[in-house]
Amino acid sequence: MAMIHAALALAFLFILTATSLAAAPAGAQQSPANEEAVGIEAANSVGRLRVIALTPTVLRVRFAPGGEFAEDASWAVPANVRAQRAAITRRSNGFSTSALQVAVDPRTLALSVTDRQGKLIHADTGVPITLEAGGFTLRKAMPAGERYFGMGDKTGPHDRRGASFVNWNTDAYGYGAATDPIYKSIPFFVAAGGQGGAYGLFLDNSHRSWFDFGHRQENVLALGSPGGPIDYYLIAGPTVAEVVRRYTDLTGKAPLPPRWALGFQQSRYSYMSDAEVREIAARLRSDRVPTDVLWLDIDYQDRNRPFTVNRQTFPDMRRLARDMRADGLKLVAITDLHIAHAPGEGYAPYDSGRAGDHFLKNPDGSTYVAPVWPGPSVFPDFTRAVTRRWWGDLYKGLVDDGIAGFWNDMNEPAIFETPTKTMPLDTVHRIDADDFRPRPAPHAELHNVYGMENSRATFEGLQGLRPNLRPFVLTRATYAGGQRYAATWTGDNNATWDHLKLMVQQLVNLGLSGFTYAGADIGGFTGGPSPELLTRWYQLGAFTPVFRSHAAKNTPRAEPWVDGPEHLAIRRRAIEERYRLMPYLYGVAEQHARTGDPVMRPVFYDYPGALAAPCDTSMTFTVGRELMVAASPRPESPQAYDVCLPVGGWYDYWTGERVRGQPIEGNTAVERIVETPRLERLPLFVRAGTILPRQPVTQSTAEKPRGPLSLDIYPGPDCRGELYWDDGETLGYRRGAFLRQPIRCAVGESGLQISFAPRTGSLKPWWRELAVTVHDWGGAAEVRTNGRSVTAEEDGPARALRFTLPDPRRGTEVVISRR
Ligand code: MIG
Repeated sequence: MAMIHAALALAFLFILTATSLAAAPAGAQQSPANEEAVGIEAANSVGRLRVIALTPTVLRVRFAPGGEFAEDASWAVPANVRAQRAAITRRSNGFSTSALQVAVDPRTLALSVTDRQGKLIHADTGVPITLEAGGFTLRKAMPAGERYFGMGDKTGPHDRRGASFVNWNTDAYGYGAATDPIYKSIPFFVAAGGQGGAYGLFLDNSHRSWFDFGHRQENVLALGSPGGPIDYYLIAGPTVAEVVRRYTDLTGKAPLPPRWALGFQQSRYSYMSDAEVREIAARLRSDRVPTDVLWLDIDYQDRNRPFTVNRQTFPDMRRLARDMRADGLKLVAITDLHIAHAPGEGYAPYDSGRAGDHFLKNPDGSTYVAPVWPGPSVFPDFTRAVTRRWWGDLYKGLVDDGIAGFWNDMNEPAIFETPTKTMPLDTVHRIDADDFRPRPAPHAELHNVYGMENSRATFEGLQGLRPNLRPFVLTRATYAGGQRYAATWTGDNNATWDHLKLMVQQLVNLGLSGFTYAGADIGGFTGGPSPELLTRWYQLGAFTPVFRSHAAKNTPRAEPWVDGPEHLAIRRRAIEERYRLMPYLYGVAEQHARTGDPVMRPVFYDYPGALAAPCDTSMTFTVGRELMVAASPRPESPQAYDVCLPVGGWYDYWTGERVRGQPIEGNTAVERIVETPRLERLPLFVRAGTILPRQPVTQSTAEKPRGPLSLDIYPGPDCRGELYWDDGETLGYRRGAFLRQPIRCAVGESGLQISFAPRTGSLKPWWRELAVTVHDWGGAAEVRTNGRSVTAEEDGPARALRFTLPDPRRGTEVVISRR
């Protein structure tokens, strides 16, 4: 035995066969050699199953039809992450980690995972694995009451239960609430509400995979793919938040974006000229609509050729970018991946791409040419590292002109004049990247990663060209892990109430799928919104991670001012509030970069009891943990609606008053309030226990706010907040040029105590003072800090107490006592 164990330990595998299963004494004490085992293998006549614990809560499951494992390589999970191993303990039918017990049925190879108390987290069902002509189907149990989220930008309701989806990146112009597939493939879901807590499943397979959440067969979650490896990760929680964080430990987190990308962005297909861009900028400024970015869609180019500029309409891009920057505005320009097939015309991207052999080929070895915006086009093979480097360098000209960010559209890839909307499945890629074995591979395998690798090439190119600046890239198509390189948007939505609702579902599920920087075209891309719909869209959009107004050609204008001063005032108010909240929002963005927690979250992310809330929560979400947006689930309707607030207490953001919810019979997790829609008011709540930093309104993030940083204290349980700030643009924060300061507050009988921890980081902030407001405060107060007394002003009607403190750089205690 000892010898066998030593051999197994060498292979880092505890090979579990039917015989050793039967022979293994139940509850056998593990020897030191066993402790080095990291997983199990089990085989039957169909193939060999291997389960490895990467961490105590993350398992990788692979199946080798006929016994031969596929190449161990991934577009989503880096090699060093895949190489992680957690210690396991052998058990008679599998193994356990410090958090999980894994069991495999030696005959059927059915897998089940429980927590250490034996509560079921995840289990196979029926025939767990079947193989069919190069493809496979996996079957998983769907316990009653379990709900499913994630799957990227898929349409339909929030909960994926009862639906089925195909992953095939598709240019889905004019899609509706039931269209599938659309732009992205993120083959990952989170299951919530099961006995053993939430878990996630990520199928790392780039082929045209599919997920059926009990649509075809009730209570059977089937998933599969017509090709590629059987290679998936099971990620245990028990909370949804832990699952999402661990999924982003596997596939990566979005780095901190430039702060301007969190500002308001104005776009249209297209602002046609230098003059029109200036006109839009001037109007935004004269109407005092805070804005950070203007977008240049395809018409700035010469004959739709990427990396060119139409010199008739944009005679001096550098000057335009400089003038805009002086006005606090950045330019983002589109650069589609299709390169005009223009031999001998002196079109540099074609010539250099051709010279470097960077384009996809037909099976006969000739270059694949197909029509898109520039006419006949060729397509870079982004699955080659050398091609990505070549592509990245194409940005030099536009970067030198001062273009701040880039937009990778059409990268499903979209092809014109073909019913498939994309390239033939046998178009030849030549994979040569990461830890893949260099080899030719058909488009069928790489279609779903093409957009991600396009945005990766752009991101890495910008890193090379401007090493100290944070890149900003927007991509339409992507795959799991694409969040490392780009933000995304939900493509060509429509100006309908349905799409306003769909936006919330898509952005929340994208966030749970690791993709927090996502937005929808404010106002809808196709069609024209009514004034009311457009106002609602600006209002709600102000609380989504990427806030960009965009509309198609030949549609009515949709800039904030188009429906007159009353609508403009409401829209401006929403945009201004986003700017006031920038210190909070930026802190949430920084949190995402560290933890993977999305900016925009379903309420149950931080308040698990809300999963079973008896309200329609389809238009309810939080921004970070502390702010909750509760729009009407029927935004087109004037009727009152119920909002479910997690217990613990909330304040009305707009008035600062405590909200009194009504208890709900049989539910101790949430309370109910009733909201009556009013166009000028988006119901917004702050968790009791929040310390909320805000700033004076500016016209862009480039403008230095004038006045103190404000700090609103909403007394309640677990009272805390944090200040995070940096220059918003460079990587200086990675070298210490940031500011972080945790703040706590404690409610006592005689009053309130606020503790500022000492700051870390070397950044000197823009503020010198803090304007503190304590909400839900009645009566007179004495405020003391560092033994000195501070003048405080009582705001009786608002039940608030206000005072100003010098910026407490080294930390301080503030004691507020009732008088
Ligand atoms: O075939 O660049 O989704 O946002 O304005 C249309 C023009 C191409 C599709 C994008 C849209 C963009 C448009 N593009």
